[in-house]
Amino acid sequence: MKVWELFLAPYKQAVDELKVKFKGMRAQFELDGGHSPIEFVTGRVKPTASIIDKAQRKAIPLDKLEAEMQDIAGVRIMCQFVEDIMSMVDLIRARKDFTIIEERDYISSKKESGYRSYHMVIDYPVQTINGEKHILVEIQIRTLAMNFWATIEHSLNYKYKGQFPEDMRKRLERAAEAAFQLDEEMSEIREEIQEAQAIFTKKKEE
Ligand code: 0O2
Repeated sequence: MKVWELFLAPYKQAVDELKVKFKGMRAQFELDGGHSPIEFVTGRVKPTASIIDKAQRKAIPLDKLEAEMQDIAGVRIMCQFVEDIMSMVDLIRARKDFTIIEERDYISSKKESGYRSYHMVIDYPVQTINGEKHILVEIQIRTLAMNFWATIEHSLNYKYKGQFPEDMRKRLERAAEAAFQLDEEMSEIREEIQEAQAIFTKKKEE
């Protein structure tokens, strides 16, 4: 539908621009020869059906979407180590090309589901043919292990519509704990992994 396409166009532009910017950051770290806190970046504009669904669930009138739905535009930054997440948060806080509106730390206090991630909602200015437009974008920062768990849980949630059978709920709880342990283990050997990665990168360049 043309109306939705028009409404979502600046959101798409914001996602595309931010992906380029964060990928650029990663490239800069690589050029510098240092460890990049960014492993990879993804982004999406929420599909129209999901926007309508969430608006109904949260009683957001459709003419208030711009101000009240914070994750129509979403960018996800995946990190190798938990420590990289706070480095990323600091890098984002230092930027001058957008304003931070809100931060939600689901790492210090995970969600009841077991979900862990750091969320930042930003006000991102997009230049359009009709002037500047301010778009809310939700940036989710998480480790590879957190992302693995969240992706699986999200798919299952879709299947069970949030009503997990007891055995599945327990499995997801155990899987969340395993993902947490994996992050802990990787943090313990972080320095050695980073040394090995630096040697490997140097060898590739020779
Ligand atoms: P999508 O686009 O399918 O990922 P709410 O949506 O009510 O949970 P709120 O206040 O809108 O929460 O914002 P919040 O807490 O920042 O969460 C929004 C997004 O975070 C979700 O988007 C998910 O991407 C992710 N998320 C939050 N909780 C969970 C969870 O328990 N499991 C998983 N897998 N992801 C979660 P949407 O709306 O689900 O849409």
